[in-house]
Amino acid sequence: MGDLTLEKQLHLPQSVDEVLNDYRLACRSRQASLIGRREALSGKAKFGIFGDGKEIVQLAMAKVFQKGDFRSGYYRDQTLMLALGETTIRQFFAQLYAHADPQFEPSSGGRSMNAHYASRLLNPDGSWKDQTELYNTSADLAPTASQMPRLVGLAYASRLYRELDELKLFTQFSNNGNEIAFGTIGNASCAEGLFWESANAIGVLRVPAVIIIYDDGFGISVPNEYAMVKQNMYEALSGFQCQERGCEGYDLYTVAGWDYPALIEVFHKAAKNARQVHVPSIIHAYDLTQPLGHSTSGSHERYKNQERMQFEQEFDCIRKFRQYILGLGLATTKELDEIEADEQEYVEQERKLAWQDYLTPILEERKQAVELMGQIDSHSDNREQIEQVRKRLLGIAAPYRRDTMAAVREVLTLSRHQDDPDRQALVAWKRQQDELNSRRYSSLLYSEDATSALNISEVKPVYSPNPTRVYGFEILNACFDAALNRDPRVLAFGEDVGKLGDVNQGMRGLQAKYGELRVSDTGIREATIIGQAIGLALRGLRPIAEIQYLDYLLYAMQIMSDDLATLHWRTYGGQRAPVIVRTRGHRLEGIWHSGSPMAGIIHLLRGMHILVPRNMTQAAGFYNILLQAEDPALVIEVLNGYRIREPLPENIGEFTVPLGVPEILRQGSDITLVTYGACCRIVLEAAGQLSNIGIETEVIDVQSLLPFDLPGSILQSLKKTGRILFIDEDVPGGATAYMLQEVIEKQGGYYWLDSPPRTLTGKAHRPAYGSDGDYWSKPNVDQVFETVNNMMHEVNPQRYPAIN
Ligand SMILES: Cc1ncc(C[n+]2csc(CCOP(=O)(O)OP(=O)(O)O)c2C)c(N)n1
Repeated sequence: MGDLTLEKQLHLPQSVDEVLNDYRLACRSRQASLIGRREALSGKAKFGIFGDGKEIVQLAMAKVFQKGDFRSGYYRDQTLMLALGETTIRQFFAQLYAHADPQFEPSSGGRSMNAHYASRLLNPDGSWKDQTELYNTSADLAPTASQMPRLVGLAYASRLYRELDELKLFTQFSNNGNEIAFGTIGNASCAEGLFWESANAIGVLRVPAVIIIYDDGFGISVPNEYAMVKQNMYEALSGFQCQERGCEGYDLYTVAGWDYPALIEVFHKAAKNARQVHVPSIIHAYDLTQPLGHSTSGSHERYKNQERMQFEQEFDCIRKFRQYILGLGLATTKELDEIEADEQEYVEQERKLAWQDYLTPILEERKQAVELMGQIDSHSDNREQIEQVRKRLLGIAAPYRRDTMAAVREVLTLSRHQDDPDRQALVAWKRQQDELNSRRYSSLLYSEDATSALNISEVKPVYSPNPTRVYGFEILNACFDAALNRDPRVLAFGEDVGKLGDVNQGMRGLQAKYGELRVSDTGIREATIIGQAIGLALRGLRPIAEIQYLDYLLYAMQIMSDDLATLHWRTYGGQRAPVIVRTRGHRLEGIWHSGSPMAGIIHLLRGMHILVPRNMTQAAGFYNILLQAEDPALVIEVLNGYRIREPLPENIGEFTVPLGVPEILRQGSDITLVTYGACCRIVLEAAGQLSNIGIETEVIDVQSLLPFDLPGSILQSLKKTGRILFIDEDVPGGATAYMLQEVIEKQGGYYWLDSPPRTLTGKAHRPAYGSDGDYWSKPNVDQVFETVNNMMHEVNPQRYPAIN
């Protein structure tokens, strides 16, 4: 076809061919949902969630989504992904089946449930691909609205690439900041604080984000009346509307999610404004439906009434699209039926191939295992039982890997008294599979290539014979100055970071020197400070995001835990966000300024480095190494260290402190004291006093909780002393228990213990205010002294009498 006259006459937004191709894509996507649902309900997949009812709005979006743009969306976006060629039907099913091989399931290598998309932004060697050549998708998450914080950064990067001359060289990430960041979100998820915080930040920063709200009236079973003021996002957002050209705010649109030409028009307007003049927009697509219900875990007939069900049928966007095509005479019913039938066949074929691809290696592994079991079987006392295990395994039509491994374990148990080459062969095979499966499911939590901080060599600080002694904040100031000067990709932002230079002056004067876009103030919005950093880092920049106090990290913990820390792992090494989070904490004053919830942090943030430098020189060394590496990290500076003088290294911008290497602060032979951060000074002071009464302590600063003591220095110390005490400000059973497990269990320290290992921690409650509140809430010199003395008293009461 392609009859332009006809298209003009009918005011078609596209050529007829394109309209029909869109119909084809919509049908393909719907078939994928229908067949995917069937697969999940029949047990071939564990769970299914699909983009049915949202096809047409995504086809309209695909028309303006250009290479270099980013998507930060959620599990409904399969049509967009198919239209962009960012996923194929076979990959769609590979993910549904949890095919644990990134060659087949490139989004997550089988680690994410279905419809959680991600582009592979990294080359196998860890280097970044040319993003301007890709339709980029940042990795989807299940927690609702969690895609929003990083949208801030994804869009903000365009502004930086456009407005900062020093970034013009980085053409692999941007073409003059022309890229849009598209954010998709469901209506119900707009009730999340993350949505509002992100929407506000995007408006304040004036960055090219286009947010699309898919409004199908419900969040699972909860209708808008229980979730949204005025039951209407468009109205609720009206204050965000830009009133005149050049003003702050958004272009707001509201459009029926089934209205093909209207959607195309809206997307063109929104994208033009965002791309050309960086005005963000929000498109509220209403009247959407969910023909198959929310997901495979329930049926919507239970909570949608007859009237709604009727509406959903009538307003199904594909049905409406079909009526539109027929109404304009662009195709006949027969032609559209044929398209639908073709697509059904195509999807079914591709699904079959995806299933075959998924199952073939698993069947091959089973075959190998069964053969090896058979060899043991031939001369085993438990022949019959082994035969039964084999038969049972062979009887499973579509086994999981775990079925094979469980059977192997059973056979190895049944043959445990045998020692022959056949059994050894099965043991060797199992070990090999264990390794492969560990790779499949547990690898790549951290970078394993040259971008790992663990692969960067140490540079020691160099001091002049008479080094200047400056305040701790001045050490940091010099370090950040060097970093900003060295690398134009480095940016720092947070509350009071810009004009003030942070509340403790680490960034003092740097905004004046490097400009407002390199060293910036933000609103009080911890979750989106982190999101801003994630988005920027995904687009090739090196953000240092500041959370003003450690206590307020809790506001950002969810996004750090769900998004940042898991990113590399959940994309099977396909994406990483080299974000450095800077904060300050431990001892100061009061309930909300002296927290040290370290165990919570290290347990929720596996996938990040967690560093606890005792002073600002150590902190600077960490920043210097982290800026050369690409894993995300959290650095907790010691709050009361900014006004303590330290010698200034001559190579302030170059020296590094290696990760995971404890430092012995004091040598001793009686007992090992393990601590970090602000407690180092306390423990050292107690150590001095203990020495006066004849107890020689070895004081170790672990410095780095994740990774922890890679060379095993604490064990070496324990071998010498036979006694160990772990000290920190966390609650009982907190990070001290973690350190204890690392040393006693993992390093094998239990073998060298002459006394029970002990911990000394803060109290279970938050720290009370004032000096006395602190004294009775957190470990102090007296407590360390007494605890150590008591431990030594238990060993030798005569030599070390109890002091009370
Ligand atoms: C933080 C969080 N809370 C609850 C859920 C469970 N949940 C998954 S989807 C969903 C409803 C989302 O509705 P909406 O945002 O309208 O998107 P839709 O699924 O309708 O497209 C809920 C409550 C979740 N994934 N994350």
